[in-house]
Amino acid sequence: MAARKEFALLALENPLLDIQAQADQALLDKYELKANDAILAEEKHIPLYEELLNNYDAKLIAGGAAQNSARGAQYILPPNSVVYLGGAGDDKYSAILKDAVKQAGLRVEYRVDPKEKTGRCGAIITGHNRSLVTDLGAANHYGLDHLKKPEIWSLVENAEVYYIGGFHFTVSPPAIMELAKQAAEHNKTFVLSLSAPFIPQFFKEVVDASAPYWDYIIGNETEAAAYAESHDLPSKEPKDVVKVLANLPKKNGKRKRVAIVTQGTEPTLVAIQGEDAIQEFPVHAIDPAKINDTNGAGDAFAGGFLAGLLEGKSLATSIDMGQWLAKLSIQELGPSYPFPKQVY
Ligand code: 26A
Repeated sequence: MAARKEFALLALENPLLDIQAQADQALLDKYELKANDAILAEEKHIPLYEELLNNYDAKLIAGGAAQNSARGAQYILPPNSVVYLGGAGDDKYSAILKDAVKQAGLRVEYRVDPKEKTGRCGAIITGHNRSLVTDLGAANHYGLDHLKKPEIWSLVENAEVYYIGGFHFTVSPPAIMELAKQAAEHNKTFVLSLSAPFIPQFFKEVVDASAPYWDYIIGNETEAAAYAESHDLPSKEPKDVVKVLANLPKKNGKRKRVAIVTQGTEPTLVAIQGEDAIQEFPVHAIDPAKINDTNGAGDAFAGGFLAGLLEGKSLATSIDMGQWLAKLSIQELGPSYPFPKQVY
C-alpha cells in the first residue's frame, strides 16, 4: 500500500531525553519507585535526575516511547518514510535528540518552545527491569496549535498510517482525536499503543473516547491487566483482554480491528475483530547474557511492526518484524538500534 509514498507514517507523542543508569533497589526505594514501571515525575522525583547524572554515571540517550518506535520503523523502511511530531525545548537535550533522529533518518517536526526545557526521563535499570520517571517539560505543551499549522497538517493529510503513543493522553487528547477522526474519515490506519498501566488506569475517559478509532491497538500484559481492572472486566488474563480490545465498537467498518498484546519473553497474542481464534507468535530467542537492557523493547516491537504494515506485509510477518527489532534493541544501550544497520 503506502510503501513507496514519502512520509506515509506519521507518529505523535512526547520527545524525551533518557537519563539512563544501572542502579540498585536502594535508589528505587529512595524515590518510591517500582522496578518495572513508567510514571510522571512528582516534585519528590526531581532530584533523581541530578543524582543519576552525578552518582550513577548516567548516559544521555534519545528516548520518548513513540519517537523510539518512529526511529525503529525508519531504521527498516526506505529513506523519508516516517515523520514524528511532539514538543521540545531549544537546548542541549533537544540537540542530542536531533542528532539521534538524524542518524536514523527520522524526520521530526517539533513544536519548539523556547521557554520550556526538553522533556527528560530517568531510566533506572535493575537487572532486566526498567523504571521510567518522566518530567515532560516542553513535551507537555504540544497541542492543536502545532498540529493544525498548515505545513504540519499537510503532513497529516499526506500520511497513510498514524501512530500515537498512549503517553500522549497526558498531554493532548484533542490532538489524538483530531488524528483519529482524520483516519476514520479517509480510511487511513490508526494505531495506538497503550504505553503504560497508568494510561488505561488514570486516563480512562480519553482512552475510551479514542477506542472506536483504533485499527490496531498494541499493549503489553501489564497494560492489558490495567485496562481490565479499570474497565471491570471479568478476567485480567491477556488472552481474554486481547479479545475484548479487538471487539470494542468500531467507527470505521472498512477495517477489522487487530489487538496485539506482548508478554515479554512469552508469545505475543493477537486477536482480530469478529474472529474467535487467538493467534500466538513466539518472540525471537536471545541468550540472556546478550541483553544490555530492556528499556525500549516494546517501542522497538511497535517500530518493527509499523514498518511491516507500511510495507504491506502480512500480519504474521509484521509481528515477526517487531520481534526482530525488539531483539536488536535490547542488545543496545537504551532504546537504540545497531549501526551499521542490520537487515530483516
Ligand atoms: C508521559 N510519559 C510518562 C512518557 C514516557 C515516555 N515517553 C513518552 N511519555 N515515559 C517514559 N517514556 C519513554 O519510554 C521509553 C521506553 O519505552 C522513555 O523516554 C523511554 O525511551
